[in-house]
Amino acid sequence: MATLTGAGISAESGVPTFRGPGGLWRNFRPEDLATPEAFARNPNLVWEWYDWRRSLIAKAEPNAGHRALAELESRKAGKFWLITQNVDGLHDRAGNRRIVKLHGDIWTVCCVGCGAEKRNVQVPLAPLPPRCECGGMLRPGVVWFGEMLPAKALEQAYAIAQRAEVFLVLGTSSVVYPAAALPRIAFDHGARVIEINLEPTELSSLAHISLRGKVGELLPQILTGAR
Ligand code: BV8
Ligand code: ZN
Repeated sequence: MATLTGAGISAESGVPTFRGPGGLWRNFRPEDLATPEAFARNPNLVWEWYDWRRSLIAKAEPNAGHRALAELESRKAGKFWLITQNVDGLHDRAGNRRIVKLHGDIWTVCCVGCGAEKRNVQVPLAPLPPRCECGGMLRPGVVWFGEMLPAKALEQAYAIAQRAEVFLVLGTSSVVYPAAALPRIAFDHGARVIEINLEPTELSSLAHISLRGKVGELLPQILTGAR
């Protein structure tokens, strides 16, 4: 069994989604800020956005949807994988360990000078942009639009999708590739694809079951019923 999660699973923890209400920041769209070009043009602006998100995430707690996935991993003992597009780290804090992070981690920073990568949980970050010991500028350790996903994580995600018998798609608009290709890969390899989303998505017509509602409410009910 495997799952692909998106920003919707963290919405009930108070973390804004990308394309829903509240996803904008100072009227910027994520696609305007989450790019190497935006960072090159105005690193301070991009860092202000990430610093704002980090401050929200630092105050957020995993919700019932995150906890249900941690429960699923402990029940499935070694037969469950969680693939996430999210960078907030809430799945780790909920207790999942078998996690494939497709788009990186907002609590990791990388030096554009020497390439050093380290964990940084300072909130707020000051001064912006943060600097490496080598004097180089640090960037958020996430995958931006137009950047390749980490090859190992993507390969692992493809292999998981090909093997899954049940593939849960939770709280994602299924518009960002190549992550959005995973449910179709699972489907083409015979998996039962089950979606939970507040609204119909690009995936809904393909999914065997597409449930309308909050992940934090429906997933725990499914787990209770599945005992
Ligand atoms: C790449 C990290 C190779 C940073 C993000 C085809 C193949 C390959 C690439 C492309 C392609 N077509 C287009 C592309 C380019 C692009 C892309 O997909 N663009 C889209 C916009 C069309 N892809 C890329 O650039 C990727 N790179 O493929 O490299 C390459 C290189 C050069 C040229 C070509 C190819 C890199 C993509 C990664 C970008 N980084 N984030 C950060 O976080 O700051 S993407 C960003 O979107 C987040 O990671 C987010 O997770 C992701 C997807 O969004 P969702 O998670 O789905 O969130 P969203 O707000 O959209 O939806 C939330 C959903 O939840 C909604 O449906 C809502 O109804 C629902 N919901 C809300 N609350 C709840 C709920 N559901 C249930 N319960 C609730 N309570
Ligand atoms: Zn450095």
